Amino acid sequence: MGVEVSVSRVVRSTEGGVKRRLSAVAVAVCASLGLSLATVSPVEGAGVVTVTGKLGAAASGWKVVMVGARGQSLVSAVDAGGSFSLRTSATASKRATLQMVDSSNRYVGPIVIGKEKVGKSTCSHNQLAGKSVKLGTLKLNAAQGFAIPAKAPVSTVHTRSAVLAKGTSGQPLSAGTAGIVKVTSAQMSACGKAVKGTSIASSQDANVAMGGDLDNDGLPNALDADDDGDQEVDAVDKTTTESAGMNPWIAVRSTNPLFNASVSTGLTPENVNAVLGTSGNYAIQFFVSNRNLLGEASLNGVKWVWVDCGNLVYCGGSAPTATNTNTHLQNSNTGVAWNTYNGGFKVETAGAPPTAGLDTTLGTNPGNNGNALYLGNRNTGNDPSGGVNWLASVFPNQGANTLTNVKPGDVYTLRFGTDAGEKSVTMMLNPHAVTVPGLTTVNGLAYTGGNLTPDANGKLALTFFRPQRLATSGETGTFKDMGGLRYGVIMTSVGTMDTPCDITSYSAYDAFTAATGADASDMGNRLAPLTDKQTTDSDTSPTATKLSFTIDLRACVGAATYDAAAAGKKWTMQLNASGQMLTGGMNRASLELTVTK
Ligand SMILES: [Ca+2]
Ligand SMILES: [Ca+2]
Ligand SMILES: [Ca+2]
Ligand SMILES: [Ca+2]
Repeated sequence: MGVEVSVSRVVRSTEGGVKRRLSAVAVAVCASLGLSLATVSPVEGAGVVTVTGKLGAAASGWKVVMVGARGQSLVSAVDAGGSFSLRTSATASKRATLQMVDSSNRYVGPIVIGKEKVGKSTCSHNQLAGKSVKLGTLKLNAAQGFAIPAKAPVSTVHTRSAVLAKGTSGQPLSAGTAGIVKVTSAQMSACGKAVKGTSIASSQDANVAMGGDLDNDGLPNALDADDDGDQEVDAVDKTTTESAGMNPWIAVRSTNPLFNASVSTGLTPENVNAVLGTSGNYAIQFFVSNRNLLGEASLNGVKWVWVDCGNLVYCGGSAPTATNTNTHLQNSNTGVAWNTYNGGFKVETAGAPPTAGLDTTLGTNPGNNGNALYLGNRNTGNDPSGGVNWLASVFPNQGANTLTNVKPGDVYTLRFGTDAGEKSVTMMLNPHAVTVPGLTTVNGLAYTGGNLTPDANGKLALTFFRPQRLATSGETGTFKDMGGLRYGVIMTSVGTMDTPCDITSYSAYDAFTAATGADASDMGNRLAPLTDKQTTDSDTSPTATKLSFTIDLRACVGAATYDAAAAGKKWTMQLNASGQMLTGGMNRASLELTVTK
């Protein structure tokens, strides 16, 4: 099954540009999971399942999240004594896993239910079999990111499905990491012959659901930064846009070409905080469709949505700071305090009526919980499901504490109302760029800032370093250069829209693969048509390989317009690095530049 991509709903200006926003690239795409989220509401009587265990006092204040096969979640607080208890239905707990979240609301890792020797390998059973189980006292290894019962429960409480462990302790391959671990096909299939446990059939599509584990590394897709174990992170991996379709995506921008750790070898977290802690430069975009949440097209099936941040200091806890810069009432850098925002309804094109049949009274959170997403209607679209989305652009507003408090691994519980009551899914902040492309030469001359000048033919030869993400636990160094990003120049002062430069305006791009054929019409590829051939992330260094291409500014602007412009005419543009299309948009790191003829 593929990702359903439609560009029919892209909002175009009369110039053919794309409506511009910092945080919500106006690209209408619905990554269809095609899967349904079963309810996890506790039910009375037969079929009630309880799962209990004791992690110990070290886990006091943590949470244990049952992540269902389809991604639906159920949360138990871990009490002062370190115990947890989950109560749900047999159906909802079949093939569900147990995941630990610490007192800061960051992901720790899975609870292994049982283990088994298969040949020379130790295999971990992580999936519940839809039966009640008392796990008893668990051995918690927080550093290694997993826990396992001190005394193995009867094997019928877990499924026969198993994943390779690192060793006899039962630690899954990616436990204790963000999941960016190479998993070979031999490792993925090493535990295929496990025999312990209850056999439960799963569909072929189960692995790509948020609760699935595509690479068998022990981390469910929703909490794994590299779903398929090839060390291409979800943000840039073209093959996992379905399992990663609900990931929030992040926009970073700067006007400073030195805001890059390979250019500025002394770049410190304080320097990064100075940029990301300023409104307008950094946004976490929540963007999910009814199809994401319900697994099927639905106009009115979702009533309201809000994000439960738990103890994340920027959007949860007692004094959250986050602002929502894109609400149903406004779209601005300043925004509103997110914890006071309870949602609403907005059509994307004010001059067009809402999609026929859509209940426009929906969108407001009746519980006044704040942290709401609003119901956005892409009312120029044809697909009633793809045209109904839930959005928020969140600026963490943590100033000098941004990198300390806003980290990949932050867990969000997205709560939403349906005809069958409240449901929830687990989401995670993924590794993303925290710097922008570092421009080092323009037309062969060293560049450290200021306006760019095209050559006599209106061309700009640009050489630059890749933007960086923070290294995750299990990786070395502070920063990693991001591979696999798509690059392009976006004109931001031609009309009022983001205007892409056609692929024919680019030349000398040997380090990239150019989008061709059907790929070329994908809106992400129109904005950034050159994909870095280096797909994995690499060490940040002043001697790291740079990237380069030449852009024909005259072609971007239009030859006649360019030729008619007087010397000194200015245009603004972005050197843009972006990820693959997730629901509604993509990760984006942009260096904003001014060009003078
Ligand atoms: Ca992984
Ligand atoms: Ca995984
Ligand atoms: Ca993932
Ligand atoms: Ca990957």
